[in-house]
Amino acid sequence: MTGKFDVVIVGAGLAGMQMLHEVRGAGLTAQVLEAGGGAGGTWYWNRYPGARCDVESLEYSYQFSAELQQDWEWTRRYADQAEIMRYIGHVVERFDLARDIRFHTRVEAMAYDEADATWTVRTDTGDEVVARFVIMATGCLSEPNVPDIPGVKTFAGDILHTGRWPREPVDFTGKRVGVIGTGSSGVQAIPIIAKAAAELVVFQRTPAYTLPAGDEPLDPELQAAIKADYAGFRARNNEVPTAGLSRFPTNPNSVFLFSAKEREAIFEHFWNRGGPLLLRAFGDPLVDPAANEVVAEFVRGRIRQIVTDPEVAAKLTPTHVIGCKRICLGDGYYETYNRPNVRLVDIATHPFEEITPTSVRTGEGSHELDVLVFATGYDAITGALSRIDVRGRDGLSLREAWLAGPRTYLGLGVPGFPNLFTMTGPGSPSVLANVLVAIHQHATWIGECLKHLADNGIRTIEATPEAEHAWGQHVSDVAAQTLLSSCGSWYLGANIPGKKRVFMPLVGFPDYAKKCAEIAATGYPGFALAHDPVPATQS
Ligand code: N01
Repeated sequence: MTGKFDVVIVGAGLAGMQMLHEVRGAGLTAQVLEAGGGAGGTWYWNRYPGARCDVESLEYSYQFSAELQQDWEWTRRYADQAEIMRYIGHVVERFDLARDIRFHTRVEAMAYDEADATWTVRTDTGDEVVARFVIMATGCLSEPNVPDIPGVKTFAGDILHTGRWPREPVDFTGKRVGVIGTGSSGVQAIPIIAKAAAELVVFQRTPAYTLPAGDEPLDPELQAAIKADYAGFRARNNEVPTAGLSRFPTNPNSVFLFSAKEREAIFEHFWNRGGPLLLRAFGDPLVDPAANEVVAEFVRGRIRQIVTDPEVAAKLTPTHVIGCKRICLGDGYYETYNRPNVRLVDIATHPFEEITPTSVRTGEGSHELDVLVFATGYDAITGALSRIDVRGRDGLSLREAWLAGPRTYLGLGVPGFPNLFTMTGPGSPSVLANVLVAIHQHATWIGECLKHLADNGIRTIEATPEAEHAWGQHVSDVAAQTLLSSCGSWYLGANIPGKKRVFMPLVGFPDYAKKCAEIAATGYPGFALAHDPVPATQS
């Protein structure tokens, strides 16, 4: 099948869905190409037991329609995957999105044609779609990381990945299950799998700081109060560096202005309240290693209190800077290691040696298993972009252009790739903000930009190399003012062997959003704009 549109949007996750709405609003035609069988992106694929958002529901929701945000009633403080999928289904129907989405269609390649100033997008179904603009809404956490452990292909039991969970429920009853990975996905799945399985072996490389999520039914009075001034609530959240939780402002004071007893009481309060608030208890834990250590030590103390076996508690105790890897939220995670059917294997000290048809062998011994769950995360931020063969001007490959680390201007445009936009791309706040707010900001900015180009007869927009270079420096400089790049996180690409280590997201949503608005208001400096050729006069 072929087709010609103003815009191709790659991906029908939360970003692609809003982008489609904005493109229609700009009066342009669009086709969304989506590999999955339905909308939802990450939420469509992440059906693992316990999958739940770690951003509060009233904030992890669209703000482009005042009516939608008034009408939709969230039921939990943090929505689970099923509730988010119901919301996604409602949005698809309410805004009649599906008619412009081709499901079961994975984009494999795209190439820019200089003469026509168009992109031709090719898919695994043999479709070829031509468009003036391409918007990559491919998601920051969508390309699974599947480590190549020797012998993994010989395993005779079921192999699952949390980020590609089957649609049919998986029954762990009576099974011997191995889970590899203890990031956010593992931390959520492990307590639930442990309850069903006969035995659970957790293979941990790096212990995570896990705080109680404090999930609970959503307080109807809170929901009503926020809905009474949703616009004000959104505006206040936009002024917070992470674009959220303005109800809990960061205490600007140093940890060291408080006595040990006062600190303990403050930490205790935030621990019991649930959520990632512990890092807001004081102003300096993400910039001062000594202050960070005080917060980290509080969490370590909690682990020692909860986990009854001191050896297991020691293995579960992280030593890295708290917050430099994304904090995990999970209810009952540490308690799970007190169960008699759960065993923790430290693969940092005893690495994997081999997977056989029936077992996983590490330096510490062999574990007979029926099911192996990879909770090993993603090739984050650039993975989904790099797996597509994107060819810009003169056949320039995006994958090759980014071998030394991703380069963008504002996380939105790349030199050599005219009329291509990357939503929540590297160099934008993306995963360091409430990603739905980051999506909203990008979708509205791109929508307005497309309208500006159409209204002014502008044929192409392309980031300049100078702007991209200066922006890359800015992203690194801002990260260097924090402790965020002090450990091997996926923010840096450190979880993927061979991936160039570059701190990819930009710290600080409010300044970024203001900068983007200023750029749009002043004629898009940093982008080269080329006008439509003037038609030759008839002689
Ligand atoms: O992935 P991760 P995730 N051998 O990369 C380990 C969002 N999210 O899917 O730390 C052995 O965090 C790896 O070890 P290490 C959220 O933003 C949100 O859990 O690299 N182990 C780590 O323990 C989150 O941060 C929600 O040493 C290997 C784990 O696997 C992001 O998605 C829920 C390994 C991977 O952890 C990713 O979370 C879920 C190897 N070769 C996800 N490779 C919520 O909203 C990796 N590991 C709550």
